[in-house]
Amino acid sequence: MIYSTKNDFLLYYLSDRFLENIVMTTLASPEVNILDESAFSSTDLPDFTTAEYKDAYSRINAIVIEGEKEAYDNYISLGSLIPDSAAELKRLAVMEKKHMQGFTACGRNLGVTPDMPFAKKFFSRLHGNFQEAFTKGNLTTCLLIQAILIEAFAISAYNVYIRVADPFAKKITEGVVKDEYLHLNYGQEWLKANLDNCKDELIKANKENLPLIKSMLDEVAKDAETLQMDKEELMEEFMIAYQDSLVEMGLDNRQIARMALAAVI
Ligand code: PL3
Ligand code: FE2
Ligand code: FE2
Repeated sequence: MIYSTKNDFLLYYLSDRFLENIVMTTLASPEVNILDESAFSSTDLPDFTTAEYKDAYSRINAIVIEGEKEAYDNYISLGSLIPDSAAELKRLAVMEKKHMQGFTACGRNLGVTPDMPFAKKFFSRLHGNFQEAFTKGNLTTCLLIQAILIEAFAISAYNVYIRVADPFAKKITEGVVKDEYLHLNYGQEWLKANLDNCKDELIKANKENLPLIKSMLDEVAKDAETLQMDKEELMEEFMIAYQDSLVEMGLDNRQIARMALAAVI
């Protein structure tokens, strides 16, 4: 098959698999009328009041609160590395603080106490790598970690969560995810403008940090499942946001494929 768009083969793979899934589901369920939209909309939300749901939520909610808090700190740090953008980065940081408050309210609304020590540990390796890069003034690495990898992770998680969230959290998350695209876009545009000078560092930083995102996803998968968030769906959403931003930066298909493969080898 000849592809004429600039999307790389991973996207074709994902799209084909997506279509294949729909076909398989339809074949396996002859009673499903494919013209009936309700067959595809998720009407079966989880029971948000069970002890099992709340237990999983105490870790997931903490991860999100901690992630937003660290994102605030990271954008403030980035402001000191890019003084010309300090005001804009401060604005992004302030959005992160609002996200943190929003997700804190989501936990409170369900009567859940977030397990913050768990979340701190969850982020510790990535946080350590960001801190080390910041201390050395490695701006490209800092941007890749926060504005590309963490934001793509957040975008994937929030897009999937919106489909299965309680009505209060759904509304909050819908507002948050719009901001996360702006954050990803900031990093993407800086890296695009400086690609000739930062490509080697970008590839190296990706090799060291993309595997961390993959193991974080593995670690959270079981709790996410309790919230009816599917791991494959999370991975697909992540790859779409991640590879789209690499395409926009101006990397070619081979470079993108090599970078994405750092997650599995
Ligand atoms: C940057 O703006 C925010 C960074 C947060 C990263 C969150 C990753 C969360 C993965 C866990 C699965 C998510 C469930 C979402 C529930 C709100
Ligand atoms: Fe955020
Ligand atoms: Fe963000």
